[in-house]
Amino acid sequence: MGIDISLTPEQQKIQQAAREFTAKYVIPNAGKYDRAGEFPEFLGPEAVKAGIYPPAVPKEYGGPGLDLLSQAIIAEEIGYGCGSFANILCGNMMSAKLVLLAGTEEQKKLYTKPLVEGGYAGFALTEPGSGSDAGSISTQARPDGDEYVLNGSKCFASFCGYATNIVVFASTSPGKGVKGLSAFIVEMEREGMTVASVEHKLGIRSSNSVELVLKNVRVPKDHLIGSEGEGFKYAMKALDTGRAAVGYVAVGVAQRALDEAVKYCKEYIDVNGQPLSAHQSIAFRLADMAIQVEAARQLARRVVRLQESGAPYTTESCMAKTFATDTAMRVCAESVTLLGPYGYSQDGVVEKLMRDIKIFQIFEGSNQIQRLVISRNLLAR
Ligand code: COS
Repeated sequence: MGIDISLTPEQQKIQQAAREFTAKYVIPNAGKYDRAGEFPEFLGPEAVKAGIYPPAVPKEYGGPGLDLLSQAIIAEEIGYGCGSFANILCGNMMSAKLVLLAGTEEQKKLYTKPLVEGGYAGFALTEPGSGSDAGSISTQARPDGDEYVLNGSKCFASFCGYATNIVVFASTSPGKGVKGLSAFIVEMEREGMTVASVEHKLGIRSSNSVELVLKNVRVPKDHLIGSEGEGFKYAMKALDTGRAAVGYVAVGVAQRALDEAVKYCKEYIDVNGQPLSAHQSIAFRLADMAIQVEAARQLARRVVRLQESGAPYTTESCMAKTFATDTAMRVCAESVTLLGPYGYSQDGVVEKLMRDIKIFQIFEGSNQIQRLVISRNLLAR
């Protein structure tokens, strides 16, 4: 991939910085951390030095103050190197965006401070008994004097083993479903916050996901984000941005799978002494992969344009997430097929791309949930 000349000079600089960061810190380390299932703690601090982290935090809070397209480009470039590392650096932004969107000035400062120092944050919505049906969560927050007391458990809570602060969703009005949900900033060091177990996963193995138990966790009332009962809407707004970001990362992963396939098909000499790519049947498969990757990129970038214009973008974010992740899954699987045993071997990179990308079809709302949202919005017109 060359530098995208349709970008402004500033955006081209960011693309270059993200690409250099990926070449220096992501590609050489991705396999090692994946095999060990270890969280790459060095990533945040190094990305701060490179000027690309925390991508969503404005300058007034000490962040790089990047525009939306630059944030998308960073996700794509790091995704090219490793879907798991990209998930860490960009997935981290979902809860930060929620706080920046709905929090008070004090909350914004509290939440972004560890991030601009290279730390991490978390988003704790999913529970053992509540995944797609986000309104049915059973974690509760009870007011008690100047505090709320939180009790419950969360699973697949991303980065929470390494986060300083997280956003926790809890019901303040049990029985009222989505209208009873509220969002809280909770410091991981608070008494009663326990990482009960670390999830062991097929892919994005270096990206920490944990089961979290909250037992009589007390937070001051000023840790409530916005108003009681508004938590579900904030979660959905944060997911609008998070789903688009998943799409940007997926485009990067898909581009890498395509590039690896092109390289292999040009280098591998068949029994007739010809490179695989000399066969039109193979070359056309590569062409189909390239068409799909570019279509996914353009659909994802359309979300950026809508966001910049202030137009609603929920439907388009769901479309970009679904199309980009389904495309990336197909392109990664095709790349494994084209590379044959080299694609399947853990000595290569392609099998990891395929393992990593699977979760992108599942998290931040499964692609079935995206279709539910898209179809509801379509039919409500
Ligand atoms: N932005 C702002 N508000 C939104 C919104 C959005 N994107 N989506 C929904 N809302 C609002 C609705 O307007 C509605 O408000 P009113 O009652 O005032 O009209 C309210 O939120 C409830 O919305 P809805 O009726 O659509 O909620 P449902 O319970 O039917 O469920 C789904 C919606 C299933 C789409 C939702 O629960 C969901 O996205 N689930 C997946 C959760 C998820 O992504 N989990 C992953 C966690 S991170 S790994």
